[in-house]
Amino acid sequence: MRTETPPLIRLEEYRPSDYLIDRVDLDIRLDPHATRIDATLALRPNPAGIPDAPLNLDGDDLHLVSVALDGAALAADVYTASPAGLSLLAPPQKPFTLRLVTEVDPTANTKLMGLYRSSGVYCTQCEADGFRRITYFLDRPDVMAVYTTRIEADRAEVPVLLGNGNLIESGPIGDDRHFAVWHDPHPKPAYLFALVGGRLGKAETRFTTMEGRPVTCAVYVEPGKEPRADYALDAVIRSMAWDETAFGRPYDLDVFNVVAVSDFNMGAMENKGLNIFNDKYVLASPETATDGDYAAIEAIIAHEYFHNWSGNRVTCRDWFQLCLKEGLTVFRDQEFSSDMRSRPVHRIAEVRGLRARQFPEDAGPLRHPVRPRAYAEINNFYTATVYDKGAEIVRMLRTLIGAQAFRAGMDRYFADNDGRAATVEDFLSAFATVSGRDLTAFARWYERPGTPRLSISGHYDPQGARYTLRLAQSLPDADGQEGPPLVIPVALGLVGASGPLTDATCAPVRDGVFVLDRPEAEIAFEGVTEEPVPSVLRDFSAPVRLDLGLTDAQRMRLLAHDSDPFNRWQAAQDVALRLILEPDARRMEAFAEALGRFLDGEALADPAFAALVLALPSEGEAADALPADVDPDAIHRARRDLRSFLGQSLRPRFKRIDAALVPVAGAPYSPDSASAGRRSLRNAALDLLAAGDPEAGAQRAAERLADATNMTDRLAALATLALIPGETREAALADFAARYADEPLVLDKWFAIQAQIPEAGTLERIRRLQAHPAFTLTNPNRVRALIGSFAFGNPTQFARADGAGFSCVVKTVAALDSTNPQVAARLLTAFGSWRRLEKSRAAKAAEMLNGIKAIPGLSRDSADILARTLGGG
Ligand code: B3K
Ligand code: ZN
Repeated sequence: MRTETPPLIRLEEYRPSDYLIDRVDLDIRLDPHATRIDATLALRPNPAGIPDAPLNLDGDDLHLVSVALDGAALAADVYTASPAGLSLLAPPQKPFTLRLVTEVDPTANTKLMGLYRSSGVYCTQCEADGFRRITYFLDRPDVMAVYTTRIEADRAEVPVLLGNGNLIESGPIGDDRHFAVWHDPHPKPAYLFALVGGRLGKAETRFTTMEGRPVTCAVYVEPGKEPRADYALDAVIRSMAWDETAFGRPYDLDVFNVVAVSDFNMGAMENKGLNIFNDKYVLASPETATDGDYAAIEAIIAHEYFHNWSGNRVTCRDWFQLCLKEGLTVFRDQEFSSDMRSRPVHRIAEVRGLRARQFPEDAGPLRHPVRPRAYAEINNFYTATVYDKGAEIVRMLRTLIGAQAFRAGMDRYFADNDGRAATVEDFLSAFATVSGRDLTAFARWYERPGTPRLSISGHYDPQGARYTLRLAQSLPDADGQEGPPLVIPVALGLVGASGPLTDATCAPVRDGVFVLDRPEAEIAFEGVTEEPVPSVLRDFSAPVRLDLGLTDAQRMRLLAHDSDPFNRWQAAQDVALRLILEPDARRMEAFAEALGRFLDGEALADPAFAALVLALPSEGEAADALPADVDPDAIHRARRDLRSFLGQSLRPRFKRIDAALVPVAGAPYSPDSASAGRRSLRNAALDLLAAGDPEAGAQRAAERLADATNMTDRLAALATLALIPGETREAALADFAARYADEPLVLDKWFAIQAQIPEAGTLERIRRLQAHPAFTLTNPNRVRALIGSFAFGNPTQFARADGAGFSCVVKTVAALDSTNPQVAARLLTAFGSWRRLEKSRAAKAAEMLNGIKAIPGLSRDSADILARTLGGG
C-alpha cells in the first residue's frame, strides 16, 4: 500500500448541519481500560438544513455498546455504526433524543486526542476533532450545545473530578466510589468539552469580576508541585483583570480551573472553564524555569483565558475560520504581555518569532492563506500563518482605524456574535460598521498567501527642502502574476543627523502612518532642511519584507537616533544580516564601533533592549534572506566569525556590562521583566565574550554555571559552554543531568541544548541520547526537546550534506506516526524549506521524504504534510 494524497475539505462546500444538538447529558465512568460514556443528545432538525436528510454522526475509533432513540432500542435496519461513524437513515423530523453508550480505553490512547491518561491522570483533548473519539457526535464547531457532565470514579484512584462549567453536585457512592456533576450553561461546540480526573494538588485563589461575580480560580498540578503553580495562578488573575480593563470582558462562570498534564500534544487548550495545559507552561520555580519560561507561562495562561471570549463565547463557524479565534487571541495575548512587560522589547520578540516561523512557512510548500480554502487534516493548520500572521492582520486593522474605533469594533463583534459561531466576514463587518470604512480590499490579507515585498526609495531635493519617497508593493500569485494590491499600513518618519525631523510634513501621512493601498505611490515631505534617513515600517506596522536600500552609515544613524525602538533594533539587524551574507572586514569594524557607541550610551539604561540589539539574526533568518542555494555551513561560519569578531573587539564593553550587572548577593530571584532584562544582557555579554575567546569563555561559563542561583543564568551558561568543544563542556553536561535527573522539564532543556550543538558529532550524540533511559517517544515534550530541537534548531546538522540528519528525523517520524500522528506530522514540517537548500542537500531531503511515502498506513496527518512538502513549488 502506498500513501495516497488525502481528500480535501473545501471552504466553498460549507453547508449548515442538517441537525442541531441543543443539550448533551454525559454520564462517564472512569476506568483505566474500559471507560463507559453514556451520552444523551437532544437533537432536532436544523431549519437551515436539508429536510429528511440522514443523520451522520462522527466517530473515530469508537466501540458502540448500545443506542436508543427516544428511549427505545434501535432496530438494526434503521442505523449503521462503525468505529468511524453512526448514521440514522430516517431520523424523526421533530426534536428527539439519542442515547449512545460507548466504551473507550484511555490507557491505550497514545494519540493524546479524545480521553487519555497522562501519568495516571485522566484528561481530554478535543480540538479539533477529538470529541468523536469519546462518543458519536456532530463534531463541528457550528453545532453548539449545553453540556451536563456526571463523572464517576474510584475515590482513591481519582480523588479530583473536574468538568466544564460549574460544579452542581458531588458526593460519595458507597465506600469506594464518588461522583461529580458539572453543568456548563454556555452553549459550546464539542471541541471545547473537557474532563479531568486524578490525584492532583492545587493552588487556589479568588477573583471578583467587574460584574461582582466571585470566581474561584485554581491551578491543579502533580501533588507536591503546588508551589510551582503560584506564578501561573497569578497570571490567571492578571489576565482576568486585564481583559476587563482592555476589552471590557468579564469572566462568566463561578470557577476557572487550569490543569497541568505532562503528556500533551501542544501548549495548552482553552476548554470552557477547564483549561488543560502542557505542564511546561504551568510549572515554574527559579530553580527549574528560565525567564523565558516565566514569560511563556504568562502569555499562554493569558492566551487560553482570553479565548473565553475570543473563541468560546464567540466561536468559529467552521475550521476555515480558525484565525478568527487564534489570530485574534494571539493579538490579545501580545497586548497583554506588552502591558505587563516592555512594549518595544515584546514587539521585537513577536517579530523575531514571526520571521523565524511564519516567513519561511509563507515562502515554502506549506504556505497557505491565513484563512485556508481547503484542508486534508485540520490539525495541520494550527500554523504560524494562522496564529501569528493572523494576529498581525488584527494589529494592522487597529493601526488603520485607530485604537478607539478598534475597541468599539471589538465590542460590536462580541455583542453581535455572542453565543454564535462566526466567520471572518462577521469580524470585519463589525469594524466596517463602527468605523464607516470599506474593508473589502483589506480582507485580501486573509485570502492571499505569501509575504508581500515593500520596496522603498527616497530622493532628497535640498533646494525645495523636499524629500520624496516612492513605495511599491509586490506579491505575485502562484502563477507569477501580480495579484490585486493589499492595504498596507506603513508607519514612517524621517530621521536627521541628530534626531527625528519633527517639522517635516506630508499630507497623506496621518499619525505617522501612510496607507499604501495601490501597487505604488509617491509621497513628499515638505520642510525637510537636511538630507534625512527614512525610518519605514516603524513598530513593524505590516507583515512584509522591506527593501530599503540604506547604507550601513544610514542604518547606524537610525540605531543612534530614531525615535522608534523597533527600527533602531532593526537597523542593527540589517547591518548584521548583510555582514553574515556578504562578510567584509572594513564594514565589520564600523559595525563594531557603532555597537560600542550604542552600548556605552545606553546599554545599562534598557538592558533587555540592548540584549536584543546584540542578538544577531539567526542562521534561519539568514537562510530565509537568500533566494535559493542555501548552504547552512557557509551561513554558520559567517555568523560565527561575526560573533567572534564582535566578542574580541567589544571585549572591554562586555566585561564592563558583566561586572555592572552582577546580581546583588542574596537577593531573591524575581521573574519581572526588568530583572529578566538585566540577566539577558549579562548573559548575552558572556556569550559574545566566549565567541571571541573560547578558551577563556569556557572557563568563565563554567564559573557562571557553578555560581548561578537560578535556571536562567545556569542554562545560559550551559548554552554558551555547549558551543565550546572539550572536557569542560562534557563535565558540565554530565553534572547538569545528574542534578536534574528527577526534573523532566529541566531534562528537556538538557536534551534540547545538546541537540542544537552545531558540530558533526551531534548526530552520534543524538543516537546516544535516544538510548538514554529518560528518552521516550511517548512524551511529546521529550520528542520535541531532542528531535524537534535538532530538526528546527540545528540547521547545519539537520541539513548535513550526507543526508544523515534528515534520516534521523525521518526515522523518528516513521517510529512515531502510528502512535502519535500529530506530533509526527509536526516534526515533518521541518522539511518545509528543503527546496531552497543547495542542490545536493535538497536531493538528499527529497530522497528521504520519498522514502516515508512508502510507509504502509501512514497517518493522514503525516501524509498531508508529506504530499504538500513534496508537491508545492
Ligand atoms: N486551541 C488550542 C490548539 C488546539 C490544537 C489542535 N490540534 C490551543 C490554543 O491555540 O489556544
Ligand atoms: Zn489559541
